Amino acid sequence: MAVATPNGGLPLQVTQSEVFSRIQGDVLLSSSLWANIALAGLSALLFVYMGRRVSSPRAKLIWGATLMIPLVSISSYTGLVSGLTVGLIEMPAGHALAGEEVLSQWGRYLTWALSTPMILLALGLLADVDEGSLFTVIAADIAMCITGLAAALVTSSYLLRWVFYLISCAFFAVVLYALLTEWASAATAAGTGEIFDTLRALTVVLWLGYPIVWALGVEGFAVIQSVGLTSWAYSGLDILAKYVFAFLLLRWVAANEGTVAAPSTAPSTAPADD
Ligand code: RET
Repeated sequence: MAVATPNGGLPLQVTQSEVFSRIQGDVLLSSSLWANIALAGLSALLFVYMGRRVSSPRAKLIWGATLMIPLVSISSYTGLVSGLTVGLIEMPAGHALAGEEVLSQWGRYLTWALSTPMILLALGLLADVDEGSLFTVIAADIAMCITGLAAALVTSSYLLRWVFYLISCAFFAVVLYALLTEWASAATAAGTGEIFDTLRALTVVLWLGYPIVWALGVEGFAVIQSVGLTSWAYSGLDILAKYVFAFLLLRWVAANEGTVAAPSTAPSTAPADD
């Protein structure tokens, strides 16, 4: 027997087709999703082309991780646009929109758990960090995304939404700390300091934008109540943090493969050839 929901329908199917037509009817919202599907598709093709001559194992690994970024993105945005990974969430007492059903794009947080580790894997390989550090930072990053998903989906308590948000921020602090300290010195030793600094600045600044958008958007303090605007804010950050980031990284790797291919354990024997 099907379980009846407050809106009188079958739980998942009804919500899915309902949010699908809502998304189609909102130009701002649907354009924020379709723009990314198109850009991710173009980026994937471009990245395949850019990496066609890369042959050393390390450079290939960076290329593979980088290529996964737009590929995960296409899947993520198709999930959002179809309504599969979007849901109507009833906000708990205390929230600015308490008792109202808010459109949550929870699929974003879920797929970040796949795309952000690829970004960090590529950055970690570029900086030639040790495996322990790479594992710790990627594990903290995945935990950040999953607890961010929890923050968005908790409907029982307003306080607990923010508790999950703060837990997610704590994991994020681990990622930021590593990028700003240990990984930066590893990159200098590996001869990739200059490009790492550029990509790190891009990453740190843009990634800080995500928790800010979450806090200001409908899932947080609801300062921005338009789901279309919130979605464009995330989509804009994604365009820069994923496709522009990946393009700069691959362009450098393709032009400086010798530096990246150098053995990782002997920084003194692998000077920068710039
Ligand atoms: C959330 C909310 C909870 C607190 C924090 C967050 C951080 C999210 C970040 C996302 C980065 C996403 C990227 C995606 C590219 O595919 C989950 C918004 C700290 C940093 C770069």
